[in-house]
Amino acid sequence: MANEASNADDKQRQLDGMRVNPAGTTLTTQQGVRIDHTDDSLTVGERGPTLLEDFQAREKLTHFDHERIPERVVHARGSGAYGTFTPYDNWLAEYTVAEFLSNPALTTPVFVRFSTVAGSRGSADTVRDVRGFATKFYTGAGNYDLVGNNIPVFFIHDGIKFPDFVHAVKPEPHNEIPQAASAHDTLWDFVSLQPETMHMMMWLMSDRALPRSFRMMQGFGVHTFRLVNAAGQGTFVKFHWKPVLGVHSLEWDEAQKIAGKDPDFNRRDLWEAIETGEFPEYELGVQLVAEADEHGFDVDLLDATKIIPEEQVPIRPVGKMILNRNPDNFFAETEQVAFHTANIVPGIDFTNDPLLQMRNFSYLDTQLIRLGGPNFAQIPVNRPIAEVSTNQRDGYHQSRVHQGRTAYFKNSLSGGCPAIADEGVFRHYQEKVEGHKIRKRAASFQDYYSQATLFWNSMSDWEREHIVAAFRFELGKVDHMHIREAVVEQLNRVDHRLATQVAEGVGVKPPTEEVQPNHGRSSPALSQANTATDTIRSRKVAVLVADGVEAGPVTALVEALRGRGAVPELLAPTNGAVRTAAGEELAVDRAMTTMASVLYDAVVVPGGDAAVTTLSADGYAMHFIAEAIKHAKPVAAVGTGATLVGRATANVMTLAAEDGIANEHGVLVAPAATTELPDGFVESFCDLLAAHRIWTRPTAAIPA
Ligand code: HDE
Repeated sequence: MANEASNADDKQRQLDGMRVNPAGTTLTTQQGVRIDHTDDSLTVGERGPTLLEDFQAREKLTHFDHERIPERVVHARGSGAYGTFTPYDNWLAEYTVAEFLSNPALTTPVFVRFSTVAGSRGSADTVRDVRGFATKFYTGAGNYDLVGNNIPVFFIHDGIKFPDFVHAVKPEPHNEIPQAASAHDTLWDFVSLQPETMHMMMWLMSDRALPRSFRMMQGFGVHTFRLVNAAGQGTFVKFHWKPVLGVHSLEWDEAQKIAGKDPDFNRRDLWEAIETGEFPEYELGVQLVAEADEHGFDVDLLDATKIIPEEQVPIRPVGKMILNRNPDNFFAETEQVAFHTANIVPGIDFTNDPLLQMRNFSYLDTQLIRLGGPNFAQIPVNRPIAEVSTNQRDGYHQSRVHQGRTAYFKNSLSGGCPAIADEGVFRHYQEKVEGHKIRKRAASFQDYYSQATLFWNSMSDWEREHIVAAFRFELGKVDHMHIREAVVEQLNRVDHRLATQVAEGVGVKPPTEEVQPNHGRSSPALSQANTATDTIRSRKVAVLVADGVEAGPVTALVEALRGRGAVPELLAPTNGAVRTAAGEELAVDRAMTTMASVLYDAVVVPGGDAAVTTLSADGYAMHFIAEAIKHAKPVAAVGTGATLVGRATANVMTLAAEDGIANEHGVLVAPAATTELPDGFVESFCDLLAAHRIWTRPTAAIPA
């Protein structure tokens, strides 16, 4: 326990020491000279020329001119948070000497950065993309970075192809279009010619690429790594993060609209959740494979385009991460954090995965240009809590003041210090390797389709519909017909039905033959439908009100939802308050026009004749309801509120509940004459909200 407190406290103290709070201070220059005037530059007379000796203005502008640093070449758009990681028990000690994974008395501080990949730093959060999920563990034995994604596989086998892939997915070079989108010719050209991408493309076209929240997505280490125990024995390991809130996604149309309504949607969600004490939680789990079993799989463990199905090797829980503090300053912390796959600690080691090997070169290299020199580990967010003592000296932004006259080993002048450590050291795993130097892809990496098919087979009906729609959207934006055709050809090797459905949507002649019969295997764990749907914590619910609203049910529902951890908000045509049917004042949280249904998980439409009349005549309100229904969200209507819902859907949904509660595809309606919430209404609504979406709702005919 002593360790637990001291690690977390050390990191905290370290950061505290660097924190600058302007409260109570006076303005100075960088040199500490006090300033009493910073709004006008030094000029000759009131309207004369500005003087070069205005050192205050020059310092201020020079600093400003240099405020930007190069954004990350990928994963430029990100959001970060601090937290802790604590193992559940010590079972992993048999496999690794990394104590932070196996000592339940040890709580390790962490910093996590979530990101999109393709967009630039100012791009929208809700684009179709992979999400980065990078965790820095400040362990007592040094920093360990698990730099993963929310998808368990990658586009390519070998890091040497990464620049090609990134050039293909980024905006096209001649016109820098499109921003943060994969729906364009160069990406699909690359995909059609590089079939190893097919498995990843299936994930990218699935709802995994549209997370509802960073708090509701899985994380994966992607590569096979190695754990090393005290006897020096290695065990292959794959790392998994599972969100306690389950895995939930946005609808594609909704995601696109949010990109305009609130481009910071995921960032805001993470920030607000932490500010309100709704701390994101993830369970770390591992899949372990004994070295003797390395070749017992139908895929190569060194191939990052493949998974090991959970049904084959179960995920064993290791511990929990809780994110409980927002950074104080975005630039200092989230922008300057420097992850590196080669930041490892004793007990963890690499494998020969060629993608991982290349990453081990690339991350150090990128930090040198991005953070301007070799001393980036001294930036507070990157600083280990473990003691640092090297003979490395000088360089840009050196902030340590090294004392003494020696900076070499061995030395006699400083008593031989820093001395070589003899315990707790990192010793490379001694893998025996033999072979010729060759440039050749392993035969065991050349199965490009079987796991793409496995993924497709494992999806629920609605997930498949979304995947087909996504392929149609993306290929529909591709101008070159031969690229569309080539992708359909590739898809025909994944599944004939999938290829046919996509072809029909994009004007390509459907393939006539099934070139590769579907193997029929599936892995139920891959479906989002099979993750947690038992909580409504932090789900946002819009309650639409206007003057004349029947307040009883609104208040009861709002209280019940709040009591269960959801976040209901009252929205009216204008800010301020509305008058209830009983003539009382009811405070409003937001004006409807500042929000949109896409920013909520569910909508409640209360009754009250005057309110219903007002909202019926308000196009914004009607659109709000119709859109929520279109996006498969739970909607609750109380009393005459049902009329409003009926009108919003142009009466495609005929909503009536004479006696008892009606539930038409997740539109919950209380009996017509109700002025109070009927028994069981809250529970039924919460069940719908916990399930998140009613993906089976037929929405094609509903206008929005
Ligand atoms: Fe990265 N990647 N990557 N990557 N990556 C970067 O590092 C790179 C890969 C991932 O929040 C860069 O500091 C190469 C796989 C995340 O700061 C850069 C290859 C996976 C982040 C880089 C890969 C990732 C990065 C850009 C192929 C999932 C964001 C700025 C060999 C397991 C970390 C930076 C953060 C960032 C290179 C492949 C995940 C350029 C060369 C596979 C989450 O170094």
